[in-house]
Amino acid sequence: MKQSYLLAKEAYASIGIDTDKVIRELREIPISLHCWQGDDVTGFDHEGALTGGIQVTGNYPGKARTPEELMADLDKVFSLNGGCHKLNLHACYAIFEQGEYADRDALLPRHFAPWVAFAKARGMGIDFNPTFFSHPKASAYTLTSPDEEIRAFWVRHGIACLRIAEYFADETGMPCVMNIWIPDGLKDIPADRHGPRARYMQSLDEILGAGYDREKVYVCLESKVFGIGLESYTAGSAEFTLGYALSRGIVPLMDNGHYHPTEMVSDKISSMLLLSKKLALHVTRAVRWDSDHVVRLDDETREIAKEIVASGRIGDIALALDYFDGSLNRIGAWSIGLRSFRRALLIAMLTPHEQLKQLQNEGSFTKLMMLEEEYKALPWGAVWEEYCRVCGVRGSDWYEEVESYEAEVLSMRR
Ligand code: RNT
Ligand code: ZN
Repeated sequence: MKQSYLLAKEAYASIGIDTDKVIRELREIPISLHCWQGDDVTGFDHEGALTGGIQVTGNYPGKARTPEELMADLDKVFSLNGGCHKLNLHACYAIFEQGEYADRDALLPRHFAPWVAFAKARGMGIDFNPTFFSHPKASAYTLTSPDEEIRAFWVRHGIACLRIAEYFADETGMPCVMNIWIPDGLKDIPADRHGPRARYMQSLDEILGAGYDREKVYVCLESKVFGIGLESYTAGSAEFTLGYALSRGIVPLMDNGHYHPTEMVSDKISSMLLLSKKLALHVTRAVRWDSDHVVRLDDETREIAKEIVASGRIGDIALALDYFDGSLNRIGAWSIGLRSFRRALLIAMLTPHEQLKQLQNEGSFTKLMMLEEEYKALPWGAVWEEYCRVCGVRGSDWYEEVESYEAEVLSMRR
């Protein structure tokens, strides 16, 4: 234990915070790591381009090309970062045996058996996402399609994914968060806004109507404001998804890249928690648009963490990361985002929220502002270093390991 930690422990004790307890609790908070940062959202079931109005920019060398490479890269990330993790998979990451192929509507649990083995060996739960993009049948619409055959295909995909999510929960013994996001929308002013949303509602009802174990699978619905090439209309808007989720008792999911630039997810969390038993988040960083930049310890990330912690409802909130940057070393990108978000949670957990709430209630706004600014200067960095030490991972010198992994492993991938 470092001297700097002992000093920090004392400093926090003087404002009523037990840093050892915070470290213990922070380790237990599961953060779901999105597999798709490792290969630029490519997956293993198709050759074609990434579609659906999302985009990865950059071609930093060394991206994972096979399940083995992606698993090795994930292992590197897990070895660099302390605390509880879940693995977040997309349906397009199905692993087929030589010569085998199953279309999205015919995916089976066994196509994910190697992922289950991977997760179980690491004591991890698995979260899941149907993939309603990067597929020939997703060239225009999926669950909102006016073409009954296409719509039925994607409904079948949703149902297939429910079965796979149940399998993940059964195998790992941990609930599986299954998030539905579809890109469906229009580039230009719609002639019909109601029709696609009505079909989306019907499709979702058909998927949920197939039945699933609600104790094991938490179905989420993610909203969006617009996608690239889909600027004028998104069927799964904020109102649609929130209203649908609340009316059907599933979980609303907010991705903080999916709102207008001055709209803050940090301000929405408390409202959602009052109305929904559970909430799910995709923590990302939007730069000018839903750019999915790597999460950093910026003001909004800290504010989101503050709301999560101060609500006292962290157990009801499924936390996942969602970004994809192809211009950086992908192991580094994964780890920077993971560390930044966990650091934001740490800072929030080191804050005496009750004291600050009381000042707000009393109307002591100057004192409140003063203290919030003073607390920014408390030595949370020393607590973070201790957290890393307790978890048995590298502290501020972690990047050396990424550099050697790059030299020894990533640079061999050509
Ligand atoms: C897209 C959504 C969605 C995806 C992933 C790959 O705008 O954020 O969550 O990023 O499913
Ligand atoms: Zn998302």
